[in-house]
Formats: sequence, structure tokens, C-alpha cells
Amino acid sequence: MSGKKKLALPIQIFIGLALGIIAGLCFMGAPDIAVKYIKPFGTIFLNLIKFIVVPIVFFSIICGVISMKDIRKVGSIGAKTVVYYLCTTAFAIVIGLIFANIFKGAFPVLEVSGLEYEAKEAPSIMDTIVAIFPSNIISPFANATMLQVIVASLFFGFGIILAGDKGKSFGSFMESANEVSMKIMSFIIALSPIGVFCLITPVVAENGPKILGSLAIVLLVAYLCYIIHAVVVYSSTVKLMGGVSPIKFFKGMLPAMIMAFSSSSSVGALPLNIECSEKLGARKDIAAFTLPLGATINMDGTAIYQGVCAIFIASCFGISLTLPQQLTIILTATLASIGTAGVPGAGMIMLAMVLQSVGLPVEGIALVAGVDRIFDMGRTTVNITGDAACALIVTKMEEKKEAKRGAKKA
Ligand code: DAS
Repeated sequence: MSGKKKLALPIQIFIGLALGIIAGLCFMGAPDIAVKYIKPFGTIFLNLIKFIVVPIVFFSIICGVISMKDIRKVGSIGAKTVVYYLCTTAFAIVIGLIFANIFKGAFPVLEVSGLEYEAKEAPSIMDTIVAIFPSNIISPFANATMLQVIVASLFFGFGIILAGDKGKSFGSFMESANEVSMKIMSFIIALSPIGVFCLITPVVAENGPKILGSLAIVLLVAYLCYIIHAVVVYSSTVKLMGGVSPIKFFKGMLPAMIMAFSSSSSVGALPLNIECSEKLGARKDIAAFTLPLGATINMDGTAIYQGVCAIFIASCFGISLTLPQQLTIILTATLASIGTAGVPGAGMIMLAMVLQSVGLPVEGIALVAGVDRIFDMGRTTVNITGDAACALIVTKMEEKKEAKRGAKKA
């Protein structure tokens, strides 16, 4: 899409949000009209999100795994990169959950009609582990059992690698299917302005302006976590493991961060991210490998957003997530980040999967969809900053390894 169209979409979404809030306030006297005639179109938008989330997760994780086949060729660089990405993403989601739990007292309990949620008995940890493994190939997709979809995609991905040449054509088909799924997702995201209007109008009509205050709070909590994660995790790792001063790191990363913030696209910020990382000392071949991979599978900011929104949405329905459920969120949000595309709005699509994994109504996305772009600007900035931190750290590690090897030979 041209830069002009990209700029138009966020403005369209904000217009949809503003009109939805105004319409919701107008319908406060007769919320039934908004619920009866506008809400169904919001439900259609959410259905489309639920429709695309399973193929997106399935095909993109398979492609993520297939791309790791190259990692074996690049040996230790690939292993270090993936371990760093998964550890920082898991840490990010923990930060998101901790602060969301701290602030959840400030989140509202909303009247959201037509959404009765029976708090399901949280399964034991062992039952949760057993339930992750599918007993047949159809049910995970038919029932959108996301953890089972992820496990199935991991098996198929590694199966393609292990099949060698005989798996190549199937792998190409998966890559093509992933591309098609991404295009369909882009089309669904392009419907966001209408979807946002139809989702936010009935919520405001039924709850009044208080929902707007709670949206401000949940945005503040998310941004607080973004900043804490970036300052604590990236500063300490680039300093201790990358040998770069945090001030120099963030100053050098500013152009790429601004691009990520304004475009909400890791892929869009990739060229600048490579340029900034190399100027900060990342080795060219390492940056060329870790940054594109990171733009695809490393989404620390998205993981924070999903943890914070899961707690917010649960509290809006008067639900307090148990520890096993929150541990499930850590697992699914970390894995979901592998399946999140580096394009605007992708994280909201994946939020559906995280909500489903703990039995929360996907309709809860309606509560945060209107301000998703504001979430997205911050989370994308964190995403690409984490990628750059990894490039610098892996560069330093490889330099140390080669220095040791040189010393042994001498
Ligand atoms: N906007 C996505 C990215 O480019 C992240 C997201 O939507 O969560 O990284």
C-alpha cells in the first residue's frame, strides 16, 4: 500500500472511533437501537477476525519454523537469536501481566449485552498440558483451540524440514498459503474503521463515558509496560551483553523507533532498523539475519499489549483470571508473537487467539479495538527496538567467540 493509503487508514480508524463515541453518546437514551441495528455489524467484523486468526497462526508459525531451517546453517547465530527473542518476549508478557494485575482495580466492570461468560473451572496444570496436544487434525481448526493449532503447526513445520526435498513442495504451498492469509488479513484490517464504529457505539451507548476513562487507563498501563521493558530489559542487555551504553543505543535507534511509531509496522521500519543497528556496531551479516527474523517472530511489545488487554477485558466482564490461566496467557502470547505479522493491526488479530486460549469472549476485542492504533504505535516501537538489541548482543557474542578461537590458535 502507498504511504498515503497507510496514513489514511489510522485516520479512518480514529474517525470511526470518534463517530462511534458520538453515536454511542447519542444512543445512551435508547441503547437498544444501537445494540439491535449497529452491533451486528461489529459482530461481523469480529467474526472475520476469528475466521482469519486460525489460518494466520497455522501458516505463519509453519513458515517461522521453516525459516529456522536456515538457522541450523548459521548455527550458533541462529540459536542465540531465537533464545534471546523467546526469553525477552516471555519476560515482556510477565511485565504486562504484573502491571495489569496491579492496576486492574481501576478497570471497569461493564454491561456488555449478549455476552454471558460462565467462569470455566480452570483446568489443572497437567490437564492444561494434556489439552494442548490435539487428538485429531480437524478439531483444533474447527473449534479454534489455539494452543492445539500452534502445536499442530510446529509439528507440520518440523515435519517439512525433516522431509527434506520431499517436503519442499508442501513447504512452498504453506508459504504461499501464508501470503494469501496475510492478504486476507490486510483486507479485514482495512475494514477496521467500520468495525470500530460498530463495536464502540453499543458499548458507549450501554455504559456511557466511563468506558472512555478506562480506555485511557489501559493505554497508560500498556505504555508504562512498554517503557519499563525497553528501559530495563534492553538497556541492561545491550550494556551487559552487547557492550553498548543504553544512552548511545536509544539515541542511535531514534530514527527507526520514530518510523516504527508512526508506521506501526516492523516490516516498514526494517530498512531503518538495519541502518541504525549497523551504525551502532551490529555486524552486517548478523543484522541481515536477526532483524528480518525479528520483524517476523519477535514481538515483545505485542506480547505486553496482549497480556494487559487480556486482564483488562477479563475485568470488564467481572472475571479474575487464575494463575494457571495467566500462565497459559504467557505461553500463548509468546507463541502468538511468532505468528504476528509485522504490519499494522496484526496484534489485535492475535489477541483473539490469546482470549480464546483462556476461554474469554473474543467479543472483548470490541472494548479495545477503537484505540488499537494507539496501542500499536507503542508496541511496534518496542518490537523493533528488541530486534536491534538482539543484533548488537549476538554481534558481541560472536566477536568474543572468535577472539577466544584466535587466542587458542596463537
Ligand atoms: N504492528 C505490528 C508490527 O509491525 C505489531 C502488532 O500489531 O502487534 O510489529
